[in-house]
Amino acid sequence: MGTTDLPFLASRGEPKLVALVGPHNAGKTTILGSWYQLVGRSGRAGEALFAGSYSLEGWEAVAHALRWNGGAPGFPPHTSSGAGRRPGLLHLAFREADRMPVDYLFADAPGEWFHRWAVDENAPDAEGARWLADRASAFVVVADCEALAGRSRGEARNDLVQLIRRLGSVRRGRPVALVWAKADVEVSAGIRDAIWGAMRLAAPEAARFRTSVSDFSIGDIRHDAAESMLDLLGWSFERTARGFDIPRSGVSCDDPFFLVGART
Ligand SMILES: Nc1nc2c(ncn2[C@@H]2O[C@H](COP(=O)(O)OP(=O)(O)OP(=O)(O)O)[C@@H](O)[C@H]2O)c(=O)[nH]1
Ligand SMILES: [Mg+2]
Repeated sequence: MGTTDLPFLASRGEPKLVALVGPHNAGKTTILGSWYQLVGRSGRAGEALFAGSYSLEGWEAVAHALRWNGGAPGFPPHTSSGAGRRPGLLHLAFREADRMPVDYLFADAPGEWFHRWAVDENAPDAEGARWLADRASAFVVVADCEALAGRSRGEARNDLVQLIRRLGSVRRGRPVALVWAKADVEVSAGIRDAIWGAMRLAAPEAARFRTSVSDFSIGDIRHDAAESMLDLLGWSFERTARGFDIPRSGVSCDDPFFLVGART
């Protein structure tokens, strides 16, 4: 689904755009693919029931590699920055009880965009990141535990802190979550504190999550991979929920014109 399809979707309501923001290889597309698989399996995410998608092909493309096909499960291909200047958008509609469905768009953008944008907000090749930063309803900052524990961890930490500061300067009060992706890899307390400290300055109310494609342990506590992914998805629904309720019926006179459609 591309941005040219947006007017169609916007015509039936107010779609919520959730931006996954993070460096190259951080695990952004993998999180999206896992969400699709988990929702596909149960038909729901928490209380919300799956109510359709206009981008099933796109979802299949990101989730395909994660499926177990007899060997070890793979990972989605690197999201290409190519010549694109707008992110790929993946659509899901959810409905709670008897309410109208709410449309969500998840942006799958290549990490390169954010790297350029963190260094220079006005970089010509960061147009896609600016597009997202202007329009997102909520941001999920994806921290790559593997990179933050690896040989270039100092560089990975500095890059992420720079990205978080950039986001802080443009977010205009919109909700932000920090997710420690690939949480099966342990990151030192010093690096975690530096990143969380930057996040608290950029977004004092930021939420924190851990996700992984495999079950993982933090200390003595065992975490379930699927639950870790669904917790984060639940946050993106909650934090981008419609800010108002459509009144069901407010008719208090007996003029037949106003009574059409009113409940008796
Ligand atoms: N150990 C571990 N590795 C993971 C996990 N999720 C993803 N990876 C690894 O990280 C790589 C990159 O994941 P992607 O989801 O493609 O990362 P991305 O952020 O979309 O990257 P770009 O599209 O290049 O910006 C994968 O190919 C896997 O090798 C995880 O939960 N645990
Ligand atoms: Mg990707």
